[in-house]
Order: sequence, then structure tokens, then C-alpha cells
Amino acid sequence: MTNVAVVGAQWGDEGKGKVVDWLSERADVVVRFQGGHNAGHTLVVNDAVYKLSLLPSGVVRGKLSIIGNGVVVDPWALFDEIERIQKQGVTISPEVLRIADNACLILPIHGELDRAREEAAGGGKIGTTGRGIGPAYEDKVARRAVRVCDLAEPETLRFKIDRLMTHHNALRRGLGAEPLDGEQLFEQLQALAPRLAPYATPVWKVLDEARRAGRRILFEGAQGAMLDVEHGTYPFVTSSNTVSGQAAAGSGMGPGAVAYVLGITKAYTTRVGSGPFPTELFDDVGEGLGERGREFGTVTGRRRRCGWFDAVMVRQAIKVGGVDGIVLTKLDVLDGMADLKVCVGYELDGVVLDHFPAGMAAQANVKPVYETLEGWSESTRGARTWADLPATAIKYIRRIEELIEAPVAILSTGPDREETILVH
Ligand code: 2SA
Ligand code: MG
Repeated sequence: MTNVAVVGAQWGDEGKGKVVDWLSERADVVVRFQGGHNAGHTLVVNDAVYKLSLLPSGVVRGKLSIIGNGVVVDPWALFDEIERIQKQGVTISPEVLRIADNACLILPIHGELDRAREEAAGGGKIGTTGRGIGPAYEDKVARRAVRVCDLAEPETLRFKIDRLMTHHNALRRGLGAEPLDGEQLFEQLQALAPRLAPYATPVWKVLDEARRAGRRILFEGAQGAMLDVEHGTYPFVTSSNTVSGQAAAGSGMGPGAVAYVLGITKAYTTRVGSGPFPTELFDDVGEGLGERGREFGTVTGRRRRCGWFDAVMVRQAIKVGGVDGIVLTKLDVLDGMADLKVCVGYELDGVVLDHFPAGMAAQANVKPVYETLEGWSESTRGARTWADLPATAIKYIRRIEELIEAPVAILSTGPDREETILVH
């Protein structure tokens, strides 16, 4: 196996956790390169269920796990998650986990601001996870963030917090919140410093050494291409680049470090939060997909919106994300449906488009053009070989491959790691 990046090709929740876990057995190092504890990766290992948000999935198998510089780290959430996973019998120490010393922190003011803005936005809200992801990335890009390394330099930390407070107190006043003096934050971070320090490392060096030693690196993406801050359904997106191009920059490696990009996609579509979703279903069919697929957020428990497979959207995700092959997940959720629809184009003002337009109104107004495919009545759940699949299911997969212009490299037919079919 070469170095693989696993990225979502829809709006997140495509089943990346299972795929990363499956691949991590064959990898030596697992790296997260964007996002934060807004992610929700569910791993099922020997009947035990692990729900990870910030920790790279490799920790569960004792693989060297790296939180890259592109991640925004909430240190309180980090230690809570470490404790929770350790209670499940997994050892997490600086031997296994390394955190980029140049990664930016998510602070309590970020979560507060995220939630206050969402509340104030009413109907126009983004539907964020409320974890402070957006405000933390804003501070990073505006060059005033507190970074992991700052905890080792009390004077720098004080200077950073002062600057940060000047900015945030202006925002807080605007939202009717009490201004803060920063002293409490300084003390909280000082108290955390000795706990975080053993994990803080220039991870680019660790990765460079691993690469030169021929060790296999797995890049673990979070969210999906349509939530990418540039390529997604802006402004209804997360605040990081979720496409594979970020795997290199977000971990401190060159683009050549990623040899193969695996895009994960469900056999239908889901999304949480607000924003356009052309193939969304508001009827019993959508309801059925949600029920059979158990479509609830890992982190927030939110009900996911459900709809037909959108081949135009996934093709676009594949192109902008440099996806080489895909993993098609949750095919079994379609079992027993007489007809299946697949979106093959969009109609906008009487014109058929072969791509998802960039404009906000255009994105909201496109109408899907559907092709109808025959369903199957047999169960595909847990199928382990190609021969176990009904002919119409194979036809559905082949048609998807044609439309998205990428091969299905792996088919996942259930949450268990054994329920996986390598197609090519
Ligand atoms: P944020 O919090 O600023 O990143 O939210 C912005 C948008 O990004 C979406 N988003 C997600 N969509 C699907 N899954 C995500 N992770 C969790 C999961 C979510 C959960 O895997 O289940 O538990 O609810 C995730 N994280 C961010 C979000 O819905 C907004 O549309
Ligand atoms: Mg998820």
C-alpha cells in the first residue's frame, strides 16, 4: 500500500471512519490534516464502537497518530476525548499521539461566538456543530490565533491573548456579551500547558522521517468535498479545505507525499446543517433512507437530511479533490426499493448544467435531472464477494462509475470491517 488520503466526496458522514480503520491496519502512521472536533468518525472494532472527533482513527489500533498543523485543536475537548477512549481500554500517550506544535487552538470564546452567531442568524444560519471551528480558523487566517507552541512561552501567550481579546471584545459587545479581560484564559491555558507539552512536536519532521524510512502514511480527512471552504456550497460549508490538496499542507508535506486519493461516498446522499441539497427528499422515501441508514450525527445527534445519489455533485468532488477511486458505502440501505433515481444533471432556467454552479441563488434553485434505475429486492447487507450481489445492484454501481468518471475501488456492505468488497 502506498500513502493514501481518505476524503469525503459528499457532505461528510460517508463512512470515512470505517474505511480509515480498515486501511489503518495496513498503515504505520495516521494523520488528521484539517477540521477539528466537528468531525465524527465511528469505528467498529471487534464489536466495540469507538466514536472519535479529534483523535486520528489510528489511535484505536495503536498506530502512530498525528494531529497536523491544519487541524484546529480544542485542548479541553482533546483531553476529554483521550479520557473517554482510554476508558474503552485504548492506551493514548505521547508514544502514540503527536500534535503539531504550530497547530492553532480552539478556545472557549470561539465556541461561544459560533453559537451566538448561529442564534442571531435565525433562518439564515449555517447549521454549524457549534464547536467554534469557524471562529478559530478566522483567528488563524487573521494571524492572531494562539498556537500549541505558545503554551511553552508565557510571554508570547500573554501577548497573543491581549491581541485576541481586543478583537473578540469588540465582537462580544456587538453580540451583547460581557467583555473578557483575558486573565482567566491565560490561567486556564497555563494550567493546561504541562499536559499538552508532551504531545507537541514539529510533526513535519516526524512525517519526513517516517516517509524516508518507507513507512506508510494514511491521511484522514474529515467532513466532505461539498463542505470545503472553497469548493463546497459556500457559505454553507465548514471553514477548512476538506479536499485532498489539504492533506499535504495540513500536515507539512509536499503534494507528492499523497500517492492515492480514496474518495468516500454513500450510495445515496445525506447532509446535516443548512444549505442547498438538490436531490433532497421530503417524502417517505427520504424518511426511509434516514431510518434504514440510521442517519444521525455522531457528534451532535442531529438528524441528517436524505436524498438520491447525486452523480453530478460527486463527479465535481472527484475532480476538485483529485480522487483516484471511491469507496461506495451503505449500498444495503437501498435494498428493497423498486426504483432508484440518480441525478445526472441540473436544470436551471431551462438550461441543463453538467456541473454544480457557484452562485448561491443558482445552487439553491437548480432542479435535478434524474435517470431511473431498477432496484433489487435481495439483501446486500454483509455481502463479501461480487457474486453475492444481485445483477441490478451491480448495474447501479457500474452506472455510478460511468457517471462520476472514477472507479469504485471498494464496496462497503456493512459497518463491520469484514463487510468490505475490494472491487479492483
Ligand atoms: P462547522 O461546525 O463550522 O464545521 O459546521 C459547518 C458546516 O459543516 C458541517 N459539518 C458536518 N457535516 C457532517 N458531519 C460532520 N461531522 C459530525 C458527524 C457532525 C455531527 O460526523 O456526524 O455530529 O453533527 C460535520 N462537521 C461539520 C455542518 O453541518 C455545517 O453544515
Ligand atoms: Mg461523520
